[in-house]
Amino acid sequence: MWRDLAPIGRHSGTGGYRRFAWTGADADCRAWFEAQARARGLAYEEDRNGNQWAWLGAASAADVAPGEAVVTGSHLDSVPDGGAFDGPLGVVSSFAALDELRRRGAAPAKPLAIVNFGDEEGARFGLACVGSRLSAGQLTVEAAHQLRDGDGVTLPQAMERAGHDPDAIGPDPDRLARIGAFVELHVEQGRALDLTGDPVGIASAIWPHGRWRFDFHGEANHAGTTRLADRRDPMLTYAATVLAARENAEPAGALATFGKISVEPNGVNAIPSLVRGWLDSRAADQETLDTVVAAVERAAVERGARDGVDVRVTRESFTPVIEFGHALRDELAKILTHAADRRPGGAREVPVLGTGAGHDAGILSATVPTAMLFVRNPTGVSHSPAERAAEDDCVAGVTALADVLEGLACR
Ligand code: HGY
Ligand code: MN
Ligand code: MN
Ligand code: MN
Repeated sequence: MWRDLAPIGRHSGTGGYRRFAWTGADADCRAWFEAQARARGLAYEEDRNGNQWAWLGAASAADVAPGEAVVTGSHLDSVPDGGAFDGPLGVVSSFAALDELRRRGAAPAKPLAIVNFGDEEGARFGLACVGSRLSAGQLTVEAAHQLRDGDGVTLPQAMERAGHDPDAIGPDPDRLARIGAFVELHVEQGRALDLTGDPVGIASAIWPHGRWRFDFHGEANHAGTTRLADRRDPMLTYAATVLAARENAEPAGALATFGKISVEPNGVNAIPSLVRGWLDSRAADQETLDTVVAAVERAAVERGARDGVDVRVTRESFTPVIEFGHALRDELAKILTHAADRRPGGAREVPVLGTGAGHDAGILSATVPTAMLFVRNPTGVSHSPAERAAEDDCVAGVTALADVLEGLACR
């Protein structure tokens, strides 16, 4: 599976992945998913929001009684120059875990599904977890229609060009109501498991996080003739705002990142007329996050007044804190400890860890019992071509996921 996926959307220069929603690379990933499903004799379907499903023990979601389905999966899209594991590890491990269940001769008493959620990273349209948000009713159809990529292509246009009916999109409560448990396996995006020395952990919570667009409006002018005192340079205000983000986040124990900017007119010898910067900020609790973002905004406006630059801030997305339910978490811990007990080396307590990264599991957790498994990342690097997971740890992840699916669906 890895070998087939490896070339899709890989940039020859950076070695990173560019698998953006509803592009050719995404279509290739989706074709891969469908082929994996069909090769295993699973029933394949796409839901109204373009999320892909592969069913064992049901012909489609419509076949499943409320609360019956045990579902696993993740996403196949990537950030710009992303790593190989963020997303795909969860999908590949889901198929491998199903193969493992069959090898064990485990007979699921409940319908099992593997899902590939569309547009998790939001790399193209700016909003993360679009597929799961639409299904969970956390993104309205009207708001989805407003999403545009950098070339001005709207989400419905992109969907239509990729062969998905954009008029179908919308909440899917009926489908979600059929899910009794959703478990997403994901590469860890930090080093907590490396520090505890465990290949696999269970997620406790996801930090509240959001994206804010800062528009700095100045005045374009000649770089060689405009006296410094006469300039209204939005790049200056932007630069001061980046420093303010760091200065406010650090003492609060929060995170603040400007990872994307656009500059107009983007000429070497012109003072910019507009700098647009996107702030990604996250913290352990919402009060801290609100305080940090408000302070950055204040700093930007104050600096803008000094520079003659008009500052406008728009919150583009926000995801509140997510605490995964204790019942399913505890059940996973019990299943994994019990399974380890029967293997050489004996039982060991499975570490429970929080994360600052968003996931479809976090979106679903509002309506569906949801849990996550993390697989050790030896360097903690993610959203980069340097992202890694050791093969042994990936196998441990598949084994853990198979144990969990067996425990949840096969009795
Ligand atoms: O956390 C994120 O940046 C995204 O949801 N994966
Ligand atoms: Mn990611
Ligand atoms: Mn991910
Ligand atoms: Mn000139």
